Amino acid sequence: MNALFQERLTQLQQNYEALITRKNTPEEVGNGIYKRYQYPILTAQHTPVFWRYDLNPETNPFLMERFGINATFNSGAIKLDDKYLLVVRVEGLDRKSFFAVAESSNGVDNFKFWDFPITMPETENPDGNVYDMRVVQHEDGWIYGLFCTERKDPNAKIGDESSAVAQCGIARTRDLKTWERLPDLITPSPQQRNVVLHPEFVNGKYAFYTRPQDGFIEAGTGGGIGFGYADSMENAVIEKEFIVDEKHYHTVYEVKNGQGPAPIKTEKGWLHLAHGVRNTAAGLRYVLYVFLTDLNDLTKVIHKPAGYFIAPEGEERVGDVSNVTFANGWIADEDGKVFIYYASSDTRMHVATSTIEQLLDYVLNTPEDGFRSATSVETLTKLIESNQAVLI
Ligand code: M1P
Repeated sequence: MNALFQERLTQLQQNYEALITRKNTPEEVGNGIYKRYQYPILTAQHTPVFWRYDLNPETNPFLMERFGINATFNSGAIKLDDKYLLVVRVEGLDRKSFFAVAESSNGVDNFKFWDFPITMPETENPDGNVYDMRVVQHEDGWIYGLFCTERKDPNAKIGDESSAVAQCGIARTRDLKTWERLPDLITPSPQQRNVVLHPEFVNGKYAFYTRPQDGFIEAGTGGGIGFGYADSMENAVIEKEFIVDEKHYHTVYEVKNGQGPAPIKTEKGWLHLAHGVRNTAAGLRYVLYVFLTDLNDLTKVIHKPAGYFIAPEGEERVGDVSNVTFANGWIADEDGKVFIYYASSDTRMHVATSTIEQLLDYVLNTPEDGFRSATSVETLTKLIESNQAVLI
């Protein structure tokens, strides 16, 4: 082994160890709804050195990167055997995404990737790219992973190497290690992304949150977050989609929206985390928002605070796709603590922590959107007046 190789290896290993053992501390004051943390919980540099480098001095004397990782983001989340597990969207320098599990014992730091990425079986129609898995422990006993499978558009014009078709891929597992691939979800919509399985049966059927879309990017006439039923997961077909949470003019979800992780059941309703997209002169802006649906009628939104819950801040604003926050995983502990896993700018993963009690207070008591400047002023005026009464 040459000296250069040895020196570089020592340095790489030290840097990696320091990163994955770094303590993460919550912000001190925050907004009272949740706490952000000092550091991202996963970056490309958190992937093992033995993924990125050929560690044989004979075949790699300069100790060059041989399999570069570009980003680690949009992660599904689940707690198993007391471990906080993220099913991470890992993207290589070649732009392909794949899934890999990262594990932590406290949910906020020391996330470490399992040695191997997930080998996801394919259907007879191979995936071009897979990403954004929602992991759901269903009451039927299986853990399901629903994700976007993207393939080149067979109807693309000659020379068009960008057009793609997005659909919902489905796989199931017991341990996140061995996966059984099931046929893709069939829906009435030309394309689908951000499809999420509801954790409970509804009238004996599997229930799905969908995001009907006309094209690969544009939701178009697909009106918002949809909902539909399927008789089985082995051949999941949704005949009819109902729109549960609509896009709306001049809101943070005017262009499109999508369900985040599966909703959390609370005594007041099903708590949802979603992303909303608006247009700006600088391009699309993705933020997270929260709403509550009825315990007995999952298609009925009963509370929805105005505006966003989490938007990109500081370094979160910049990345491969800047001005984006996206979440497809959260974990509710038995004691009511909630770990919200969100990605920033399609580049890295973060955590924010809250509690069911705080999130319900937020969703029930934050004013709703009146959809006009004048209604916002009315809401603010009421708050100022009641605060004056308190302060006098
Ligand atoms: O680049 C931002 C996000 O864009 C897509 O989300 P949506 O389908 O709502 O537009 C996805 O590709 C997502 O992975 C990505 O983070």
